[in-house]
Amino acid sequence: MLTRADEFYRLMKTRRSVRGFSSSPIPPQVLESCLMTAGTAPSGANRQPWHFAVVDNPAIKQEIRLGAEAEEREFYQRRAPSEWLDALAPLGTDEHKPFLETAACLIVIFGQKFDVDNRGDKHKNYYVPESVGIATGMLITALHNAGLATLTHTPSPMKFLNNILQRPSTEKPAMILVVGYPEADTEVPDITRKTLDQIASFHNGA
Ligand code: IYR
Repeated sequence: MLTRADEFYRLMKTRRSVRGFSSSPIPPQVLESCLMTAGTAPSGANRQPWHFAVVDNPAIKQEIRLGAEAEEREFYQRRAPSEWLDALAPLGTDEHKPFLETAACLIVIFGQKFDVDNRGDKHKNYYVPESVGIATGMLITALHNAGLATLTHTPSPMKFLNNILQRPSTEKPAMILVVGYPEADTEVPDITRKTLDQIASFHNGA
């Protein structure tokens, strides 16, 4: 058990969010397998309230880039309070999102507030953001395990994604997961992770 747990940690601690992607294509079956892993996530009342829109079409990726950059321009130039901009400064992000076009694949993840049955009746889903968040984490983990890099990207607001991808209004975009291979010379910010003591407390018996 300990060997498996430690080996998995050693694998997962090499994961980094990447912002420079090469355009090398991803084997479709690898992607499908990782999506199946995401679909094993626990969810409120087992409603599995998620949809993954997988985009590799260059014209659609371009549309998503244009939509995202329009929102990001507003964010960086007007909407973001200075405290937020200060927090982002070490990451070196700005409103330019070329990776939305260069990366092999974008997975746009939607949460389904309702299930719609074949009579058109709506049934409320439960704990949708939590369920979708867990499934997204499992997807990122599966993709990393398969040797693929990811970036969680959240232009805000994201309603434009429903229009581009023709998803119903009962679905709310949760994030864009950019997926592919890192660009050869890409750099990542010099970050550290909190220690076990900082993230956990142990409430032992006896
Ligand atoms: N959505 C913006 C801003 C941004 C916000 C957070 I919180 C980040 O961790 C990173 C970026 C962008 O993608 O640039």
